Amino acid sequence: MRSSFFFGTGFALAGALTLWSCGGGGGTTSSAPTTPTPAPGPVATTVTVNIVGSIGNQAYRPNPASANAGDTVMFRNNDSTMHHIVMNDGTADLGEVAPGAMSRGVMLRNTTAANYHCTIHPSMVGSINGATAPDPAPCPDPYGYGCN
Ligand SMILES: [Cu+2]
Repeated sequence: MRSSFFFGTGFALAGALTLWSCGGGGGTTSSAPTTPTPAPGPVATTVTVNIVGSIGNQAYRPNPASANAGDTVMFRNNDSTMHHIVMNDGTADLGEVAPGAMSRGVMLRNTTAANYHCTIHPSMVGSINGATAPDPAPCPDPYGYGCN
């Protein structure tokens, strides 16, 4: 009985010391088994489309642009005139974009091709996630003003 009593006490004391040293040593968890982290999903980013002119489907770069669901697409006006970008499906009006300015952003809900155009220059057409740049709209001005 006496020896088992001491054995039990020693065991308990060792266990207490182990706990104490773990807590006193900073409690690092670096030795814990690492669980594989799932592959990170795509991080939402801002995709910038540059407005480089007023010439139909050549007015934007890149065109088509590619973006992921959740990304925000913005337009930077690198041209010398005002443009006004709207989504063709009416989901977003990005407002007028002055030369040198950045438009408001439109956040994509999915990666379905979304086309847009400029209300000031209707031939200025572009696409986000389209297979190809859309054909420019017919020029509404008989003299081609604003189209090329
Ligand atoms: Cu325009």
